[in-house]
Amino acid sequence: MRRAFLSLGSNLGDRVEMLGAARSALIARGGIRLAAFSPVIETDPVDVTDQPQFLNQVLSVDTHLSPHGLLDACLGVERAMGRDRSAGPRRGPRTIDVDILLYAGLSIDEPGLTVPHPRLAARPFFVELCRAAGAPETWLPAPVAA
Ligand code: PH2
Ligand code: MG
Ligand code: MG
Repeated sequence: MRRAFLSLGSNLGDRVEMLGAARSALIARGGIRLAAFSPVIETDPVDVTDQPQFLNQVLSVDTHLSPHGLLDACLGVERAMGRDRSAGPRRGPRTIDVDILLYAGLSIDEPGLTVPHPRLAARPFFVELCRAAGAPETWLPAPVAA
């Protein structure tokens, strides 16, 4: 079993419902056990700032899945919930976003998968949510200037 930290984000539709449905769908996939979770917080949009406020949460999961297997599970949950990745601008509004932030303290740089999440260090609220979900301090990226 490996410990990983996943982010959930939603800024379209019933955001509370979206986060709850994503949590349930992840656990229902098998090979993923929920170990802990952060509070759900409302955050100002970053990168593309002209979009609605997000609800964000971080889940701590224990998994038998490889990093790419876990990524497939995250993308599968997004698809099952009806997210159309071809619709709308990059980093724009979305019903549900499920990202791998941290995986077993590893650094991974492969096509389609970078861990720790490449924008984690620039999003202090996600670092705080990782801490709230019990992420080891040594797994967290050093903060960057905004
Ligand atoms: N996700 C983005 C772009 N901007 N801003 C906030 N506050 N929270 C997010 O999850 C988020 C974002 C693209 O993944
Ligand atoms: Mg994202
Ligand atoms: Mg994503």
